[in-house]
Amino acid sequence: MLCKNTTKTKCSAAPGPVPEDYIRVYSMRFCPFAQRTRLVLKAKGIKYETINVHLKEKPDWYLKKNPLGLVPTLETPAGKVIYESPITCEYLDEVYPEKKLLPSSPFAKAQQKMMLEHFSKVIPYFYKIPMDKKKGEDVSGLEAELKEKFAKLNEVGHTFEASGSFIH
Ligand SMILES: N[C@@H](CCC(=O)N[C@@H](CS)C(=O)NCC(=O)O)C(=O)O
Repeated sequence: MLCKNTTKTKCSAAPGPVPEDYIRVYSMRFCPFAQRTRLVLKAKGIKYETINVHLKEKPDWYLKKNPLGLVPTLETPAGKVIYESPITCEYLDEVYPEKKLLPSSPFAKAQQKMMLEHFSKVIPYFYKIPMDKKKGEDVSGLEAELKEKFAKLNEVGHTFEASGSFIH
């Protein structure tokens, strides 16, 4: 982590440039959005380094790189900065084309992005259910909602699959 202190003055200094032939991902270990980017990096065998950012006390230099203050963010040796998980994944897929993950057909690509939007509706429950459970609250309503969202995701997946273009 780059900043563990309550006063930003004691935060770690900004990291130096990204080594040649590497790409850097600013991440947080348990972030499901950053996990998307890390999965793409791994799946494509890209050489990368990870810097975990303390999200409760973000260093000022990080906010300069990504004014939204969120992870993941990518940085290249040339100092190019890319953020928002779907954008980072698409960027990686285009810049490292050896093992393509996204389909080439515009319609199939659009369908994958639509699926991602559906999946994004599920993610908040991954936090909310365990946190409410920890507080001793009744989470049966949330669990039912989550089940409904998964069912919808499944249904959409089947519809897309039936259209015949989803995985091409
Ligand atoms: N839309 C963003 C969401 C990323 C996101 O919410 N990341 C969380 C960690 S899982 C974050 O950086 N939170 C810090 C904050 O909200 O200040 C993406 O897809 O990259």
